[in-house]
Amino acid sequence: RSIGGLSFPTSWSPRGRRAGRAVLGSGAVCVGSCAKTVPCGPRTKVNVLSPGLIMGWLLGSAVNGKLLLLPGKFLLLPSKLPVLLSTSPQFFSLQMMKFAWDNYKLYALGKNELRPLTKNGHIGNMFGGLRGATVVDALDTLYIMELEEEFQEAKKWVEKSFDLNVNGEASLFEVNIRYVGGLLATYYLTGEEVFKSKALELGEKLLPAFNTPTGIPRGVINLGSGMSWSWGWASAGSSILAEFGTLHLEFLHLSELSGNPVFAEKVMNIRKVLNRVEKPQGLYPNFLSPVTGNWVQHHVSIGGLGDSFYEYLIKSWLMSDKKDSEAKKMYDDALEAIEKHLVKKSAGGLTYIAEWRGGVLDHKMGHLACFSGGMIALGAEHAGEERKQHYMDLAAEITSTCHESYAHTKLGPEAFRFDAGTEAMATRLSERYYILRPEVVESYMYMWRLTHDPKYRQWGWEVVKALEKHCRVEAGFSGIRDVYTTTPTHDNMQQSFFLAETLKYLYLLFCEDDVLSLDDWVFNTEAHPLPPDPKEPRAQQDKEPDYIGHGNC
Ligand code: DMJ
Repeated sequence: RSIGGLSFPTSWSPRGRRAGRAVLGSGAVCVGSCAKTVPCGPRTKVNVLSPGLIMGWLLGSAVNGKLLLLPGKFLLLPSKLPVLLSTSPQFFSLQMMKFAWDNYKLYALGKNELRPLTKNGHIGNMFGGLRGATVVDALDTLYIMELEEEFQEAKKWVEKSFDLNVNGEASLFEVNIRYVGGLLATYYLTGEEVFKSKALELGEKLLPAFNTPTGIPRGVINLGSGMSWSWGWASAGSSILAEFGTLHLEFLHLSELSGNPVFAEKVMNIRKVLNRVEKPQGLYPNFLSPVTGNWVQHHVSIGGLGDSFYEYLIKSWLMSDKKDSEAKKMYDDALEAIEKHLVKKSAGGLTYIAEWRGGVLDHKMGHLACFSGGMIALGAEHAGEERKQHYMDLAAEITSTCHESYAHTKLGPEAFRFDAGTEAMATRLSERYYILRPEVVESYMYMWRLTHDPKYRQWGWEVVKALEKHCRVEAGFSGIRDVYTTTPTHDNMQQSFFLAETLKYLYLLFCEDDVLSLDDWVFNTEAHPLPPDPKEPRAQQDKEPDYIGHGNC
């Protein structure tokens, strides 16, 4: 197996560290991290990686020649880097992160995304004048990967340049999951006040969106004036299930940290409205009127428009230390209805989740829906004994179907279908693109952590190689327009969720289970880790620091 000329084994042992020990002579120099070299004193103990020697040298050039080969043909490295080298896939996701960040910093720092072909920044109109979406989305990934210098660069930008006094149309949902989620997670990881105060300040600015007759927020808000309205494309002025249903985790933390119950009240009211309204066949349609509190259209989907609403039900329960039984019941009931009405098997035996339009099935799955393998596996852990295996099997089947959609170039299309003899393939040209989305590797990460079946690591490694081959361009990573060609054209966009989610999940897939353990952290829908018991940041708790790298990754 090779990538960029580097060879790797077809499988790894997560615990198989083959590093030996050696003692350095006086005056030798060893390498402190990917980013800097540090002098080693006499008799400094370092790891010697004989099997990793050649690989390490080649990888060294991949990170700008910062690794060192000393005479005597030993690769001498202290602490964490040998571990990264001996379990190479994490190192790859780490150096991909460094490459993505370095190019963003060089060409687009302060803009929302990097345009890696034209080497400039993109601002867009999703964040209402807020800037630096990639900085805030990347913060916790940089921290977790121990890319210290890069983390400090990002932190400095937040301290000095992140301006919240802006005017413009923002997506309540996107600002919440990327900015509020990213800031909260980084605060909990580091304990640094700047992240907390920015999260709270921004949270306050989102509150006017809830000023509607039902308290169901509208999708768009002007962060300056507080005016809010519904998306022009949303039928009859409706609000979107996945948008107003994906605020709960962050808003509970905002209340916890500020001591102000208003945030929690807003999301508990959403829960109340949803419990009151009748659900067709137990299903939750995607469009709800913020004025009447009734459904506007009967389109149900576990992909776009619906997806993270279901995710936040099970995660709200987990985040409450399993006390929020209302959320758990809503999740269990919703999943039962989804299984009864939407889960299907294709002629070729692939399990998929169809979409539902007023009772008629559309036999298609979006890439976005592929997060559901991980979600169902996470929920299965906490289902009764008799349901547990059933849901684990369902999760594995859906994840396998999503893997199938990646069959051609090892990257998958935006949507794939199961009709007229089609098996997990896009049938329309307009659905063949891949924009660096995380959902498939997200499910691999959960499935790996919950089953330890090595195939999930193997599948993740396929994605790493495919990203390198098809999406890496001179100045960053770009989405591609057609996943069925080996010479794709690029869309010139490095999405911020690539740094927040895709690379983080790939990294975690190859770490040991105690690195951001699923017992200690709940990931928001943008992969920003939040603690279940948010009394104080982890960094200030008297706790073994086993929740980030520290040799386990
Ligand atoms: C991310 O912003 C989040 O995962 C969201 O829930 C869905 N879409 C993107 C990534 O595809």
